Amino acid sequence: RSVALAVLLTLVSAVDRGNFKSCQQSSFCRRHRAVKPGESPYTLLTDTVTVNDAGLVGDVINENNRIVFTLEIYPLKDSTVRIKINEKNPIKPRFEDPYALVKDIHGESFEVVDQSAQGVTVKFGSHRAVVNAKPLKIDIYNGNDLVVSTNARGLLKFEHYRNKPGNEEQPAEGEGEPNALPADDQEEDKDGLWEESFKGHTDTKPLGPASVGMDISFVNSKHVYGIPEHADSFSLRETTSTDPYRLYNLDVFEYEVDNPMALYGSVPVMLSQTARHTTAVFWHNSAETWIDIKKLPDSNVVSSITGFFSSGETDPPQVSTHWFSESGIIDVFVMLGPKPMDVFRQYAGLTGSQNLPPLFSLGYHQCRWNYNDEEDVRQVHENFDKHDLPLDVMWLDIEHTDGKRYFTWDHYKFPNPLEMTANLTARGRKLVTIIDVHFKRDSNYFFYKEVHDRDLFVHTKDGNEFDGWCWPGSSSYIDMTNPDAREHYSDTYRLDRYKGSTLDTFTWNDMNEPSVFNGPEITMPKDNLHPGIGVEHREIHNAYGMLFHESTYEGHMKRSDRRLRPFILTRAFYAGTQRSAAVWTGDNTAEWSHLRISQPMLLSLSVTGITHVGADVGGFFGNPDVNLLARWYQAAAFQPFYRAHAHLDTKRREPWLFDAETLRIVRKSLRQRYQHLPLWYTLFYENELTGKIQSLFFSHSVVCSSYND
Ligand code: NBV
Repeated sequence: RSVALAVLLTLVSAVDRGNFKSCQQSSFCRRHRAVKPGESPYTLLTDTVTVNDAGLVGDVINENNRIVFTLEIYPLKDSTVRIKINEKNPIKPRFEDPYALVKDIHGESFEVVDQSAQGVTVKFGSHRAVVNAKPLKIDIYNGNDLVVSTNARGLLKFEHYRNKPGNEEQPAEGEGEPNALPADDQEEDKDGLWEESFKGHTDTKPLGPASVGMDISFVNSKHVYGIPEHADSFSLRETTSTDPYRLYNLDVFEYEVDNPMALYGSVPVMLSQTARHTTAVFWHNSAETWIDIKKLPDSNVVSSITGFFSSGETDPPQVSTHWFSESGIIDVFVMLGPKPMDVFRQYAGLTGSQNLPPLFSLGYHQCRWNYNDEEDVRQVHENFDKHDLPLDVMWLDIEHTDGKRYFTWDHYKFPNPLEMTANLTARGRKLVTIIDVHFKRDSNYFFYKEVHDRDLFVHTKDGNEFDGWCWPGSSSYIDMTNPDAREHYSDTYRLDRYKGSTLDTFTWNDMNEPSVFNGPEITMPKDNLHPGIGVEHREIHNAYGMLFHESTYEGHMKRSDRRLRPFILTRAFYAGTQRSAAVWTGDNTAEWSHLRISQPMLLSLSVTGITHVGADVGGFFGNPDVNLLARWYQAAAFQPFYRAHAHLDTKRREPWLFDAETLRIVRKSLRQRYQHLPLWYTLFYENELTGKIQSLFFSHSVVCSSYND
């Protein structure tokens, strides 16, 4: 019976996979996985190639259906090259993510050194992009070494916009020919092309299939890293017998370790490391994305793979990756290193570096869902003094508000927030309050009413204000693609609007994937509309959380007349999040496996530019035993963001509630942290200036040696 009970308990505390799509349940994932390696139907029409100041432009045709695409190759400053593929004459413009990149990306001078019917070669610095025309393949060389090859396995697949077959009323907007169902779509799996259902939710897909995908090989490589967020190893695993790694910001309740399921954030950046080259790829797309990883050669190598070298030579070992996104365009940045620090700088040049955290935020943070009232807050922070434990920040979770109405206070439990904050700041401490992304639909709630009256919330596909279920009950979600919404929200941080806040109140943005309890996969329907930029939610899903925390950052800047550096913590993230927020790894569990996985999860984030990162110390769900708690404090003292946090239903676990030995270990860990603060601060300063991430290498080695305590 005890075995049965153990099995039951395991089942109870595991993720409910049924809430989230597998690749089989996602039609575009199935379609891209079904593409067989071999000769690609895409060909560069070499006589269309023109060269302009920025780079090279030419037509690519899909020989199977005669659809024409535009290929653009732009050499960029600092050993980077951008490859774009888009429809030449779409019936409607395709979405290009405007949110990840910094404004000033500079082109590099280049030379076309070879142009013939076979292809074209562009030289920039000591690098070359060699475009093979038929089949299309783009090889990127660093010096004489081939480092990245795109479409070498022939997996390029670009679903052009088309009119729905048999639906004459479907309007063809913009220019271009209305396209009939193309030949190569005849054979394929048509299920889900124009409508897709999952667990009772129907995605109406008014634009039909629009996915894009391509293979990218890291030549001579054996290891690839990055593409957070997954609770998985640092060196990414082959996905030949699992689902691909998925990037789709989701609120995954009780996530499990060692698997490629999507989590709260997405950075579509992958690095490869060989003895001679660190190279990275940024797949610039904010829609749902999956990535397959395959190490070659293996026993299954397909003989028809296009050779990298002239005939007779065998293909070098490589990690072949296959990326596919539900919509948007193909827009790939290849960063050529060659050293890790070069790649970090190159990527920071594209999406910015981590904003220098205020010094206090590098100290220790004490959080819990929830500190019950002002008296509880007072006792906790006074106990830190009493037990000689350093502490910089106290946190308040959702229960501090008036019925989960953010920017308000529960008047019974927190009647005097200004006095409470003054007690903290008198001891040099700060306060963080939570502001979630859903707003209670209550016309007596000032923030909801204002945003509703200005029609700045996200709409349903029919143009009504979207109503989703979350903590406050029926809620609306602000349309952060709309500059007016961003301005309205960020203005709400002004001290005269957010009553009870001060310049020492900082912000925690949670549930911003966005989490929608009654939505498909616990998130927003993809066919919802963002009136701000007039696109479906599907296009910007992975960037939505970043738009929210960026507006929070702007709010903090405004409230101090741009004098003080903000501190924002976010759960959802995207490429560029580092410019304005710190990230934590969400709802982990008080288990050794979760302490173990925190290290690779934080490293994966760091190498993709998000360096102010941490995991809930002690584990969010469950009750850690003293051993696990002590070890967690020790390890996290050397992780960039150091915060203890726990679920509402867990036992209280402030350090003095344990035995003397545990308290001693926690005290020592906290003090070690504070001893290193000048180092952390300096490393973060360097990180902001150059994108350099020494801090993590440092922490990694020290963590290993500190386990001997
Ligand atoms: O706001 C409550 C929690 C929060 O404590 C946690 O850190 C977040 O990740 N929040 C999620 C919502 C409920 C989780 C079960």
